[in-house]
Amino acid sequence: MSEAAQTLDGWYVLHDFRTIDWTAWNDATPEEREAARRDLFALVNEWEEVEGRKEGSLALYSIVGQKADLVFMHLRETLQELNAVENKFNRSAFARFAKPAYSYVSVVELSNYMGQPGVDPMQVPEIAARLKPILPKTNHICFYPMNKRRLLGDNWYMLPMEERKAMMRSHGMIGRSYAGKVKQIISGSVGFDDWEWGVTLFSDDSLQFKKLVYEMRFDEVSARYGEFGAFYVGIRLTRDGLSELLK
Ligand code: 76R
Repeated sequence: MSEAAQTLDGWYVLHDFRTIDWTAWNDATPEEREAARRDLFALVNEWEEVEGRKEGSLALYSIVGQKADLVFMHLRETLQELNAVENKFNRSAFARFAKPAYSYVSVVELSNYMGQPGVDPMQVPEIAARLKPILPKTNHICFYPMNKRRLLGDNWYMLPMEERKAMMRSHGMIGRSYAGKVKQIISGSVGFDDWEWGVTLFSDDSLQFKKLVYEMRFDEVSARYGEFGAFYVGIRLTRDGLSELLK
């Protein structure tokens, strides 16, 4: 058996994609719409307070295209807290207008492919901080789930550790050339959801997502072993943006 990569696991992640039921919204009374707006803003306030206490984080984006209208990306210490966030949202007056579109459950993950021998990664403050990240407030988000291939000829999980390390080094070098332009959060979802990882990218320039993902397609680890799910791209929703949307 090949040696399994060791993972460091941080906060749990829920990507909660919603579609706004505009017909229901337009048919609702002004009082019902106001109650929905009030509940939503109260929840956003609460989530931002959690972030302020560094007990979790929130990213709220408007999704472009028909797959969804909104994504709430929540980070919490435990799966229980994440579930409580979801349930509270579902009980709110806004949820009646926000139909589930897609969701993804995972945990922030760093693997030891790039680790230094003899160094306890948890003693490196930058690494510990990356496991419990306060999500960037960039203009854009990109999310997609992915797997590493397990075919007879091309099976990532049967490669020796050294080969995987070499490929991940090449992957990491491409990633690093986007430093300052794209921030990535890799979250592991084996045992939690339908794919093996969730990839969440943040950037102020949406075109950098295309450039990064495209460049990686030519790198062996993506070219030979990457399998991808649906892609979601979004625009940051500030409080003003949210008010404008729900006018
Ligand atoms: O954690 C680190 O920064 C160390 C290097 C590194 C690892 C171990 C790294 C760097 N990644 C790692 C692991 Mn990555 N990453 C992706 C995608 O679209 C595609 O083709 C792939 C989707 C992107 C865009 C991306 C970006 N990475 C992983 C893993 C887990 C692999 C495993 O355990 O088998 C996956 C699935 C994955 C996928 N990666 C980087 C980036 C970027 C931008 C970096 C550089 C980060 C930096 O140094 O600042």
